[in-house]
Amino acid sequence: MNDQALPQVIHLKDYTVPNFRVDSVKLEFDLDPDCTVVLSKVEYVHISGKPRELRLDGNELTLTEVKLNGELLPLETLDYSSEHLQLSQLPERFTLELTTHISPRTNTSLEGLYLSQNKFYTQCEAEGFRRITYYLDRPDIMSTFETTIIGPEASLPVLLSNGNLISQGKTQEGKHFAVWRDPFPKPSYLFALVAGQLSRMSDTFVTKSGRKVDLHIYVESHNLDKCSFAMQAIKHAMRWDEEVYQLEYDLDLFMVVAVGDFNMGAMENKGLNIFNSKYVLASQETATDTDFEGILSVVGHEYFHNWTGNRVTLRDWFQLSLKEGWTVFRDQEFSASHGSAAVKRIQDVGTLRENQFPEDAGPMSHPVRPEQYIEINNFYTATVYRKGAEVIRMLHTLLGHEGFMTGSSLFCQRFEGKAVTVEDFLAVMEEANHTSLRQFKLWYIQAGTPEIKATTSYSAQSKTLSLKLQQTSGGTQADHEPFLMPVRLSLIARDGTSVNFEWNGHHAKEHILSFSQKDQEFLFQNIECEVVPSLFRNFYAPIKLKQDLKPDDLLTLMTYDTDPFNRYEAIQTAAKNWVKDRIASTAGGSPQIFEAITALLKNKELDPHFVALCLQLPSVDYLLQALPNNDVDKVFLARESLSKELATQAFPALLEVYNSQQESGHFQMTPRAIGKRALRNACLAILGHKDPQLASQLSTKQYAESQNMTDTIAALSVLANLEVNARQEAFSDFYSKWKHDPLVIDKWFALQSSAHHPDVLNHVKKLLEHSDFDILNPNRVFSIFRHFTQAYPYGFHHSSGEGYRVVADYILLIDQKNPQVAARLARFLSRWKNFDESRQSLMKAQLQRIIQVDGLSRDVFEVSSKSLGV
Ligand code: B3K
Ligand code: ZN
Repeated sequence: MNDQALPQVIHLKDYTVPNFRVDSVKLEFDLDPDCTVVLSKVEYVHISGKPRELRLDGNELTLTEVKLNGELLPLETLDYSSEHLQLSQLPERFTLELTTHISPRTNTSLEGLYLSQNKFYTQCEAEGFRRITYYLDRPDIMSTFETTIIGPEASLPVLLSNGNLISQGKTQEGKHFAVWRDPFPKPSYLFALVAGQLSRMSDTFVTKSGRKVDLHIYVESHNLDKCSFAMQAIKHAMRWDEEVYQLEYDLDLFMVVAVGDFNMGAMENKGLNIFNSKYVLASQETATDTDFEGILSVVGHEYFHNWTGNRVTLRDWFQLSLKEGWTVFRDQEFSASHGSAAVKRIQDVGTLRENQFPEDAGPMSHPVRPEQYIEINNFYTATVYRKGAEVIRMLHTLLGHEGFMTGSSLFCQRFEGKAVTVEDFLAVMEEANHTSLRQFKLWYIQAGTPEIKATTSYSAQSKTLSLKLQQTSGGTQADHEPFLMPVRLSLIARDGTSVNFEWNGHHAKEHILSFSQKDQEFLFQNIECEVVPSLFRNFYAPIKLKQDLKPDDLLTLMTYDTDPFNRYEAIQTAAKNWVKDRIASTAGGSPQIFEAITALLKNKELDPHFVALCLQLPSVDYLLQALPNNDVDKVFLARESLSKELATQAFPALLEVYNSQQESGHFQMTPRAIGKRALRNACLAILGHKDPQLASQLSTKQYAESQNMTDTIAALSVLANLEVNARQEAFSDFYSKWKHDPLVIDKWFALQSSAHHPDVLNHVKKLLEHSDFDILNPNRVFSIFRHFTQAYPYGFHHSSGEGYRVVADYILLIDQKNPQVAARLARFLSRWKNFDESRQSLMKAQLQRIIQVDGLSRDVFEVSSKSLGV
């Protein structure tokens, strides 16, 4: 460990208000890659009743000068280190001037001020500002910022920071400078600076109140032709927030900067969003439809933070989901408004199940609002983001759209410029809707994915249907209290009609039930025939539903359910059941799934994108969660058999759709065109399982003819699994065509690392030696490890344990450079509980090896030690 001691645990219950507030911050940066000089001038004001002492946070800082109210304080008289500066017996109000030296070039953590391709960028959330100067680096300290940036004009022509540009000019030393002022008080985590040779795409947006906002996207000059989609996305997001939430942008300038070295997707710094270039740069030739969808949602997400996060911010980091969960919900709804809402919902639930469910079932499980952490960067999790969004979605359902929006407006009005808590948010929602959310709040406090057991019984004599719902916590907390959740319900008759039924005095084909007890029975009268219940429609609560449906019940839902999510879900369940039966006996499972999928393929009325999603069988990771006590080898092989069986049984329909969905005319980005590509490529992926010769023939042809990256990647991902010469030829061709474009080369790495190829482990070892592999670039690191670590028995989960060893080697190597990235890799080893005993011990042995290493970061220590339960 860094400090030779066990790291400190931070608890929510220990929150105290600070001793001083900050009235203004003035920063001056004299930029130099090796030694940037930072001058900070901060006005502190004492908060009455609190001690007159200040402990300022620092991280890897060199302090060279301190002035208090203009008076020089000799350094040797001060209590300070590179990590802190302690001052006591302070006056009521004072100005503190600090000079620090920092080294952007050697800052490989990509937090604070760092260098990428000779340009300067910052990342301050969560605690990166303390790598720039000593400060009260916590979100409840809000202040206006004025930032002067000085640098050589030739190498750093563009100098940017938050807010509005108020002056620029030349210094006496012949450098140039720019002064930026952000009028809105903000916490330090929203500070940003960018400097370097960048080109700009400009546009404007007129707000609903008629103000003109300049929109600027900065990228390296050769990427200028790949920004149009992102620019349109900004304008769509601005309009959507005005129309749906009545929220308008507040500054006169909104800037987005793309950078290739970035730890996550993007960052919502006030007025100056910094983006991973993956979420800005796109063209038909270089980006897939999924990449475009990603850009739309991340641009939306960061823009929406301007209100949910920036104008109203967090009191402390435990409240993170207040901004992240809500903003994810906002970006999901925004994206849904641009295409098919059903498709978006299915995709989002898929992401939740693949990432959040295993997290909640494993050693890193935590509530949406965690109560303790060692390293806050470890809590930017699927639970905080994705489950947090589901919690907001449930609230939206419970309060209704109008009630939710009334609460949201009141929240923004009341807390503008303030730092608040989950309690503040819920209290406003209660006030605006005259309701109590006491039980609902448990979603923020209790960890785990609740399991719901649903049983129905029908009495033909009394024409009543009884629905019994039972909830168990799914978490580790034995004394958990029952959650309140909305349950959208329809009843589908065998002939496919949705039955009109009564609930709470209303007749309708769908009702929302309020499920709030551990065991609850709902009785429905005057039900004329036997029905199949369609429960939790549109995935209305983040739960695991256990419902004993017979193959014919599932067929009814797969064929007739009018809720697309539940129709899709019935296919997933049928697939899971098929795999389960196949593992139990080689005879295989019920054939209804093939019948249903063939019917979907033949149904020309359906949205092709929806059909494409229905063709995607559940992943091995998902199946391992749903079918515990099975090993990865058996589940993988059974899933392969299901794919092969589907390819054989539905062969004519698959081939017909594959051939008929081919694009004619020029490339289009409409939801329909995207859906057609998705469907065609989903057919190709299934056909790829029929026999290797057909797979090779179809995908080689598609690769050769493709005019866009979506079709190219789909073809390559089939080829990647095959042991044929065409595989090598296509991958070499792709590499030589795209070696100049890092984002495309990331795909080349990802396709090979994710392949279901018997030799994938050796392929990955070679890729790690490739001259284009760079442990300092997070995108490149994840391009290999994110996919390689999926549940596949010949790669990461190779029975020898070699896959785990390789990943552990890289966790340790990367930890010395970039702890955040290393800790995210360590999470892949933390899922050991899903695997057989031998693999469990091999995975744990690597975690043991990791925690014994001296000098481990807090980030990796926390993930690895919690994963081992130590
Ligand atoms: N708020 C940032 C994430 C910061 C992560 C710090 N480790 C991006 C986002 O959620 O919008
Ligand atoms: Zn966010």
